[in-house]
Amino acid sequence: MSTLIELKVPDIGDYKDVEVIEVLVKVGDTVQVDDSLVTLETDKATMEVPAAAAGVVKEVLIKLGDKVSEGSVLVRVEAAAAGVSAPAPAPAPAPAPSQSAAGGVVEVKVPDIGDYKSVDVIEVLVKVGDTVQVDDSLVTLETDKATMEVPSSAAGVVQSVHLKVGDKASEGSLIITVASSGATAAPAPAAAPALVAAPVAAQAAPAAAPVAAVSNPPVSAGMDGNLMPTHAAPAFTPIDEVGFAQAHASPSVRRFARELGVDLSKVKGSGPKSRIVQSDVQQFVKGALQQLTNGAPVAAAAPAAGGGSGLDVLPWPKVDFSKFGPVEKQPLSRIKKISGANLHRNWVMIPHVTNHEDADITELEAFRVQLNKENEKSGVKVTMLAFMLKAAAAALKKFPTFNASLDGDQLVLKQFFHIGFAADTPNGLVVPVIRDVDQKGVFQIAQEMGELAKLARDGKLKPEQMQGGCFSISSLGGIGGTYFTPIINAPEVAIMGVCKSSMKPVWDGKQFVPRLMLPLSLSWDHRVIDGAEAARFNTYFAQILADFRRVML
Ligand code: CAO
Repeated sequence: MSTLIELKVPDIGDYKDVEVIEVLVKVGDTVQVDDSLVTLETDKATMEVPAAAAGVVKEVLIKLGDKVSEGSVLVRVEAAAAGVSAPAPAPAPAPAPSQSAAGGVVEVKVPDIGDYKSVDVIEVLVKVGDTVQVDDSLVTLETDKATMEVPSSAAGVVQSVHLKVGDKASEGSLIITVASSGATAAPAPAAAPALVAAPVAAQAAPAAAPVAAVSNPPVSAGMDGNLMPTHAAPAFTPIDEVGFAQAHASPSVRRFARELGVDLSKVKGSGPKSRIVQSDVQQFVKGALQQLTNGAPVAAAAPAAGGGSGLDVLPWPKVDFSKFGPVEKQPLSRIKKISGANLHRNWVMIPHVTNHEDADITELEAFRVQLNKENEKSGVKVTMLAFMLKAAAAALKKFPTFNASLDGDQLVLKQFFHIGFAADTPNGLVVPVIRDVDQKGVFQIAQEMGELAKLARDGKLKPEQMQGGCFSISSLGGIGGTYFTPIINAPEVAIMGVCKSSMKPVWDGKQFVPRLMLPLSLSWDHRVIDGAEAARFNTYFAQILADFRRVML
């Protein structure tokens, strides 16, 4: 005897008429409890609705584009007599945040998040001293089904932060305490969404912007030597958006695939009902990288076979380091994870060459010191990097192929001069971009650099402040070292690495004289630029620094 069970949309908080963006089952499928049935999307969140009972799907009552609310029947399943669990409310993002007041200090806690417990905290978006408004995001939580931002239910100045990345949070976990700011400290209205899943842009974003699509706070830059693109090039072949939308994968796997620029429609799922899991995406990338050395387009999930058709690299060594001594495991930061994938792509796909040069900055440094003395009160300190940005704009004007990007068989030559600089922050490296450097004076550049570097350190850079760069400069000059090989910040075609200047004996034709020399390392894309042109660019760059009047020529 079999029973027909209706599987419905569970409690989804205040959401109503939510769009069905994926239907993950069809008539005849056998579903188990917790198998995903559909994906719903609001303007804030995507969520998968799992089956509350097992059985064979007899009817699918919704289709793509339908709008559903709590209680809408999604499918009818015929449950086998034995082993059927009764329908139970499925976990879902839930309503308003809880908070309790103690004097002028308000506690903001994790609100009702359905049946989820001990959910990973993957981002903490505030720190002590920050001013938060009602609805500002405080932390990001991640389950295997969804990524959710928890907004503040109170406004004011953050007094203490009680969660850190890696913690587990449940309903009621204390997130922050806030010194309430008078009228603005009112609790969040009940209508305010309590949980906001990670930007759905991650699902809908074009392949050309994977980084911006997944990041919040914005992470559109990473390291050169560790730089990461502020506007990313498509990885491998362009993503088939329709196929991507139809692929059977959870939101977190989709997000992961977007981060790596992987087209999920090409990935074979190894999970239940061919569901794509994270390791499938990782395998796909490994296979794709193997194919790249052969110049073959990456169109299939299968890794290239050996025998010279791919990189033929050995598998990554698996070593139990604890056999050799005590160890501690630390998860990679989010920026490192994202930038690592971009760096890997840039390093593998771009034929890099690096030229080194020494610029004589004896006079320029004396001028810089004098300028700073004269303008001590202005609060703006001019560093060598500000001069280098200006020099870069002049060099890009003289050598237009350096101010270009590859677009298939075409070179896109840019007629604007936006230049990025790598900034070290506690969360990793980011690359803020100063726009129209050619039209700005060194003071203005120095001032903007200071402001952007502060925003970067505070994790408050906006995506648009890291986009549109034509060329990047990575300066380790304040730290030390002589030369390095910066990795190009694709789709840019060159990057300047700068190390610490030092006094060196330089032959002036008659004698050795002490000169302040600045080591420059220019990496360039050999598909776009030839060696002679790169040497000319580097020489010209050094000449400008040696005699800054050349900037005006
Ligand atoms: N040679 C010698 N000294 C230098 C120098 C150089 N090339 N560049 C900077 N300095 C000096 C500065 O004059 C300053 O000295 P004082 O404190 O005596 O005035 C000191 O080093 C620190 O400079 P700074 O780092 O504050 O300023 P900056 O303009 O050079 O750099 C910023 C600003 C944001 C780029 C920097 O703070 C930073 O984050 N640098 C690291 C970037 C990085 O990690 N790049 C590598 C990426 S590869 O993975």
